[in-house]
Parts: sequence; C-alpha cells; structure tokens
Amino acid sequence: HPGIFNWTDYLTEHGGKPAPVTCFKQPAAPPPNNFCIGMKLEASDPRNLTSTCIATVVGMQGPRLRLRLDGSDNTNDFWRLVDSGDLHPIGYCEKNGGLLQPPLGFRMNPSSWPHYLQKILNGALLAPSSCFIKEPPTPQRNTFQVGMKLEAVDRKNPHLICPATIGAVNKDQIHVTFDGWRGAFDYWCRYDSRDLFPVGWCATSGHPLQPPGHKGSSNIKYSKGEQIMRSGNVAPSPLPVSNAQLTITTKPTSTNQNSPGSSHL
Ligand code: MLY
Repeated sequence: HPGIFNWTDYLTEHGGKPAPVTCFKQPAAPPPNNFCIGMKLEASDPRNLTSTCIATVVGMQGPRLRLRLDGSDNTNDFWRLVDSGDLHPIGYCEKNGGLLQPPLGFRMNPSSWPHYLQKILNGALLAPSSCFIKEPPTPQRNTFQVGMKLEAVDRKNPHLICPATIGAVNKDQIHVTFDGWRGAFDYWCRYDSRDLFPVGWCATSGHPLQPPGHKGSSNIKYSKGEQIMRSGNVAPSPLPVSNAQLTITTKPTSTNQNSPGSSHL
C-alpha cells in the first residue's frame, strides 16, 4: 500500500537500525487484550501513585487500555498496557490490606466516598482476573544506543505511538526524539519504560502507528487516515509547529497542556 508508513522503506531511505528487542521491557509477543469497554478494575492514580483507585476501561487500542478513574472527570484519562504491573482485579487492594481511595480531584464531598464506592461497584462489570497479564521482566541494564530506532508513546498525546530515535543515553535514562518533529515532544525516561516498543510492535499488536513528521523530508506524503493528525491543521510553514508554541503566540489558556488527557492538536 504505497503512502502508508512502512519501516522497511523508511529505514532504507533514512538509515538507522532498530533497537534490538532485548533493550525493551516488553514481552516477546504483544499480549492479548481480553478486556471489554466498561469493565472496572483497580489502578494506581497516575497523579497520586500511592492511592489505588477504581478505573473503568473507556477505550482500547491493541493491547493498550484507555482508563478513567471513577469519580474523576474525563480530562484525566490515561493509557496502560494490559500487562501493566499497576492494574489489578477489583478486590486485590483489600485482599492485601489496603483501602480503595478516591481519585485526586474527586468530584464529590470526600465524606461521600464510601457510599459512592459501594454504589459504583454494585452490579458493575468487573474485569475477570484472566484479563490481567503478568508484567514482563525488566532488562538487567540499559542497552539502548544513540541513533537506535523504536516506537514510542507521544506523552503529550498519549493515545499516539510514533517512530522515534534514541537521541542520548545517560546511565539508566534515554532521550526519546520523535522522527520529523522538532524537540517539543521529546522526553527523557528510564530504559525500562513501558512507553517504548521495538520497531514493528504496532503492526503486530494491532495498534495504529503515526507516520513521522516532515522535518528534513518535505515531500514525503502519507495517505489520509484517522491516525494522521497533522494534515489540515498545520499552518503552511515548512516545519511542524507544536501546539505549545501556538498557544504562546495566540491565546493563553487555562488548560493544562501536559495533563495526560489533553490532546495536542
Ligand atoms: N496535532 C498535533 C499532533 C502532534 C503529534 C506529534 N507526535 C506525533 C510526535 C500537531 O500536528 O502538531
């Protein structure tokens, strides 16, 4: 299918070697996703990692789940792999002597939490333990090298996975840069982050892969598709302009540009 992003052609044209699969904290094959939309489970609150909360599956893409904490609003959705170590069936927290907590920013009076909890769990669709897949082992050390190619979550648009290159390595940290995008989306993370995948992971897991941006190769064209976010909303400048830059020059907003739920159009 000409026009659709293809790693083999891309690497032939631009050079670069895929990071070996042994670099990643990912299983040999992407895990099966047996969850259904609407199922409830326990997850740690991404904004308050010490609390375990109730979450509902509100979307999914391949082995990734879009989760919303019950009692929170829809602006703090987050994504987790089905083999993420911080997802558990309902009951796990209590079994281990813990108490389920309201999410940060609980919409109601804190005193109403016990009653709310009881109400949301009554008759709820609970994710069965068979959906939860054991977390893969952590590679012993950081074996990423500068220039290696990978697929990485765009943390400003966490529903997106994009072609990326290791820009720097420092002890257990790596610098992830997104191909064809200026620095606005880059980040440092640990080598064992679950947001990093080997080349080909999206194709085998059934997750969409974004095409690279256009930096340095202005005449690459990709066919229009729902996962292509750039067409039509980028000013006719020779290089992509990040939403963060646009916000500064247009209007200051009160929305948190870095909240996991906000989308950088
Ligand atoms: N709507 C945004 C999307 C940016 C996504 C960048 N990722 C893929 C690195 C834009 O066109 O700026």
